[in-house]
Amino acid sequence: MAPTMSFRWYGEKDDPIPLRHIRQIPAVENVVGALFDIPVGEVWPSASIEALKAQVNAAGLNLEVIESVNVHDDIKIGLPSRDRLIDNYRTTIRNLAGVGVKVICYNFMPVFDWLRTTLNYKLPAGSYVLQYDDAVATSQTPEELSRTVAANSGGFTLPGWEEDRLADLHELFAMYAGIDADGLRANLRYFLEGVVPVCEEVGIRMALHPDDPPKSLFGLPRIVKNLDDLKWITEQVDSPANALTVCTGSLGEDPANDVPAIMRYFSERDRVPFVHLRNIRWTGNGSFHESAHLSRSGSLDMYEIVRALVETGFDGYARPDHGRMIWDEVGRPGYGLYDRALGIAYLNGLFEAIEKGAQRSAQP
Ligand SMILES: [Mn+2]
Repeated sequence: MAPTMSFRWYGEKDDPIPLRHIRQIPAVENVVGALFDIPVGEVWPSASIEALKAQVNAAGLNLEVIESVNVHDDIKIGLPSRDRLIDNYRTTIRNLAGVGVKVICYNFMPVFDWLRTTLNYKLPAGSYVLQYDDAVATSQTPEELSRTVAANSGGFTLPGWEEDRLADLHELFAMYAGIDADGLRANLRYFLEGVVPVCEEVGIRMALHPDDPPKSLFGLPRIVKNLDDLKWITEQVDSPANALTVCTGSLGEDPANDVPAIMRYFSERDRVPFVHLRNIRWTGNGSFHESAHLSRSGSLDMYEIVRALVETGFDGYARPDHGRMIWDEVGRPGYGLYDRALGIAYLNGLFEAIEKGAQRSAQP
């Protein structure tokens, strides 16, 4: 049972990669898309989703995974406005189901999305990758770090770290002042109790992405970091619709996380509709950089990760997540065409070899 190989696409306006190139990557059938111009918390209109789907379908691809429908900070903080916002989220779920979407990837990180300290870290062979230097990240204020990243990264900023947003940062931090990890967990449970019944009704699965990196930063709690966190979350609302995006890179950034074991644990319990398959290399003291997908290129054993998926009958969606920037490609750091396509070619090979090996050893 092969995964539905997928590729993230930022839309005609913001992604230099045309859909027809994505269609040419071996085995890719599905686009992981989103509407990027809807403010967080607002309903995604059916007509806009339909238009995106029509574009994707015209290129011979499907639109069955959305990444992300972001969760408003008021929900994470637990403000009274959350009920209206969760209601909007439910309407968005219904609208997405109406055009055939099956999985919604989301995260529950306070204030910021994923964090790196440079988006242009040069590896010895001359490729560029995203890098996280823990000493830099933990010694700077968010404002300082935002400037550091922009200076290191040719003007690219991290998602959620845009200048206009940084202006409101003090206010946002103040609102999180009373929220510790348990408070954030209670607010996640409240959110899940609000949306999962609608998901069950319309046939969509919520797939929570781990925190990246999987640790607390700037004094903000993070609650999606490891096996215990993920167990707690999946046990709160016991439904296949309360599911996970197992991102091997994010979880693997903490050397204490046994990523193949985590993958196996949740896949055999049918809580993994979507996986992000990428590798990283630990460089000591909590720091890491991203790498090519091969096991030998980084610190994660990609063979064992794919074996965990095959042996648990995984039949969900997979994407190569980030790649290196190679061959002088100009584009969005981490989201170039070439290395993500190479990553898919490698993953296709791993899946075929492990599946056929399993079939052969099952024969009398
Ligand atoms: Mn990921």
